[in-house]
This record gives sequence, structure tokens and C-alpha cells, in this order.
Amino acid sequence: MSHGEGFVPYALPDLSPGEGLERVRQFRVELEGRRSVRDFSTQPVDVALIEEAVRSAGLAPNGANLQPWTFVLVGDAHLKAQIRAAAEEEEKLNYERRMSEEWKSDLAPLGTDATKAHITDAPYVLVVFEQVHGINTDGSKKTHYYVKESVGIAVGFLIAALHKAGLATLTHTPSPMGFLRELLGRPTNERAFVLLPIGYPAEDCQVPNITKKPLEDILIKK
Ligand code: IYR
Repeated sequence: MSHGEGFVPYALPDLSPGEGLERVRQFRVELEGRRSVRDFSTQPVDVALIEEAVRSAGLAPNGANLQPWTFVLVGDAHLKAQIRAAAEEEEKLNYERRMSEEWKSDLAPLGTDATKAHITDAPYVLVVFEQVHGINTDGSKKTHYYVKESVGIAVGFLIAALHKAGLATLTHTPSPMGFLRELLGRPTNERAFVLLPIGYPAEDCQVPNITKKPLEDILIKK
């Protein structure tokens, strides 16, 4: 299955520090253009773009290379509507009862609420599942390692790749997400990790005027 045998030679392209800096700076500038989008156009998306991005996600480093993830791509309008209805039901409880006042005030600058039109407006919703454990051919449990870390890294690759493809995403985690396993018919060893509406921003799309911390605030050099 996922494991090859032995070792093969490996080297990276021979870049000077200057060339490396130029490339990584370019990558950072590209990532600066990525924003979480909540207003999607209904303009269709070529599924090949998403397939290619999921290939990138599948390249993420992960525990023992067991690749404990499943990506479920939903383009069916009826299924998206069902997902939206279930997500909004949970979010309504979150906003009305489950989230603290502190949490709601932290979210205020983002302008979020329990209405999740992005789930039906965006042509696709990609649901990422973590495989809490695997299943051996004899049906017994196969232990998976560092599942959340592995899937989190894969989702990072995925979001960067989708941005590179010119597509917008929202990292949406309606909570709890148990309904996704049921609606999408996934097995009990899988748990929904994140839901990503994918598409183009609406023409009148706006994003919150927020900034990221400068390097000095996030990097400590010793
Ligand atoms: N899951 C809710 C609330 C929410 C929470 C965080 I933390 C965010 O960064 C954004 C939203 C929702 O999707 O509205």
C-alpha cells in the first residue's frame, strides 16, 4: 500500500541563497493575497483545479506515512443544501448558546453569523475527514499517528494550492461536525476536520480589514 521499500537518493534543486530568497519572497507575496472569503460567486469551477490541489494536499508530511485523510468533494446542489441546513442549525446554537461572550467579541471584526450562504453559493464544498484510525484487511483497527497534526498540515498545503489555482476558500468548522459523516456516508473511523467552500469571490466580495502579526512578534531567534 502506501509504503515503498528501502531508500532512494534525494536532492533539492541547487539554489543560491539569493535565488532561494527570491522564490520564498514570491511565495510569501502570493500568500499575502490569500483571504478567507465568505461571499462566493456561483460561477462554475473546473473540477480539475480542485483535483490538482488535493494532489498537493496528499503530499503533506504525516505520521508514519499512513496518510490519515479523506477528501470528499461535494458539487451536488441538493447535498450542499442539506449540509448548509445542518451547519446553520449547529451554528445557530453556537451563536445563541454555546459561544462565550469573549469568543463572540473576538469574532465581531470578522462579521460572521449563523447564516452560511457560502455553502450553497460556492460551486464546491470540500470536506476533509481525519481517519482517527485505519482498518486492516481483516477488519481490525490500524493505529494512526499524529492524525490532527497530519491533517492540519495537509489542509495548509491544500489551501495554498487552491489559492495558487486562483480559487478562494473559507476554512469553516461548524461545530460539532458529526452531521457531515452521516450526510456524506463516511465510515465511523472518519471524523470531519474542516469544511472548505471553494469557488470565486462574488463581484461585490469584501473581506475584513485585518492584518497579520509582523515577524518580530512571531519569531524568536536564539
Ligand atoms: N464556527 C463559527 C464561528 C467561528 C469561529 C471562529 I474561531 C472563526 O474564526 C470564525 C467563525 C462560524 O463558522 O461562524
